[in-house]
Amino acid sequence: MMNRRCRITGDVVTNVLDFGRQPLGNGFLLPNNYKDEYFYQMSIGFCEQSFMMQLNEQPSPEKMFHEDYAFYSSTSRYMGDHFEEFANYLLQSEYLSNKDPFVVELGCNDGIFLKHIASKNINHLGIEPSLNVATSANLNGVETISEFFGIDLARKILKKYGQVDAFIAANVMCHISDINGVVKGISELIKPEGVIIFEDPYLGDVIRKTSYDQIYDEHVFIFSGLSIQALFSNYGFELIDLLPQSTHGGSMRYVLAKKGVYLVKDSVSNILREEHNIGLDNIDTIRKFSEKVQKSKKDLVELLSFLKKQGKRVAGYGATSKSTTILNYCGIGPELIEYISDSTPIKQGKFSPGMHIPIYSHDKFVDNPPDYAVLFAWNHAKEIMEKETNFIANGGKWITHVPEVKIL
Ligand code: DWN
Repeated sequence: MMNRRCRITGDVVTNVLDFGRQPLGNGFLLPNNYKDEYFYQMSIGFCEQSFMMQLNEQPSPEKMFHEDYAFYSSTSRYMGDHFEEFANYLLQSEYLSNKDPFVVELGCNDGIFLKHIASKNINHLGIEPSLNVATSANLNGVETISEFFGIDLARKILKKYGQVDAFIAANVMCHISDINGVVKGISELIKPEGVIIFEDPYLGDVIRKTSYDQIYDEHVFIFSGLSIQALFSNYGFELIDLLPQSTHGGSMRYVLAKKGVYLVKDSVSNILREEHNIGLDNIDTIRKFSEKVQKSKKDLVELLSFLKKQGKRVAGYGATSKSTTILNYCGIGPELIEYISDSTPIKQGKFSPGMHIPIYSHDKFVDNPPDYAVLFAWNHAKEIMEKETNFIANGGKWITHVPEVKIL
């Protein structure tokens, strides 16, 4: 494993776990593209100065985010509800008290959040490098530009639209290797009393649930309050609120502003204290996590091999980016998982990255149900269980790997 330098402090990070050769998390493909399929060595390290868990190597942004990006946020009804709540939280907050605010969202995907801001006739701008989803956002009435964000784009936006009151991102900041360029850009773009509010999968939940599948090419960082404080304090920002979220298997909403502008909510000291208590500042915690990941791999392969020997049919539910890590790390292919059901049209008829399991529409799951379904979209379990009562009624069983491998 190579030793790389922390993207925040420049110190050498301590390597903790190697996931082997991995393809792009969302690199769903057809057989005629197998020969050109891209792979890289995926491993994670932890910096004991910035408390940042990070990928050692990340594929280039252009390889991951482009005009055929496979993930559309609006595939989940619950996520739709979540982003409506997020928009209402912002609209009702003290941060938008200015009469004519300007809200910018980085990585607005198909406009799932900003459409609630646009519908109130509030000045807004979506930034979305993946052209296909950016087009959907524009069709949803959200003014969106399709570019990568950094200092240059920040200056262009400033010139054309002016300073920003609220800079929002959801499941985006943790994707960006050049995070310093992004924070510098935001720093130039927002008003002195402007706020940065973003959500991402939370390290505390990843550790607690052994949800190692949150680690894939797009997620170059898994954040905690401590690591976000370390990153943003380099640019004169401080955390003013921390709000845990249930989305994506456990996320955190981070609220930041320039130091001293707003009162810091108690949530900040409470959650940072808890992070010290559970060891999110400590490499030993990450090493223990690594041991649990290796056990999870062994248990899943054993369970699927056992079911295969019993003549049971197993399918996957949700061709998630997360499942790319599981399948490739565990070496699970079509011999153990017959197909994966997914509701996203752009994924259907293709094959999973690296292990090449066929992806079918939900109709196949209904018409030809397996005996067992591995819940790759476990973060949407509530929504899926509500829909799939027939699967259970007809004797089907779910398999999960969080917090440990088991049949539900
Ligand atoms: O950060 C990211 C998150 C927000 O979304 C991105 N890097 C990429 C993506 O990650 P993911 O693919 O792991 O996200 P999801 O939301 O867990 O993906 C769910 C998948 O399952 C989608 O392909 C849609 C599918 N699905 C389904 O087939 N039936 C989802 C639901 C709720 C369903 O009922």
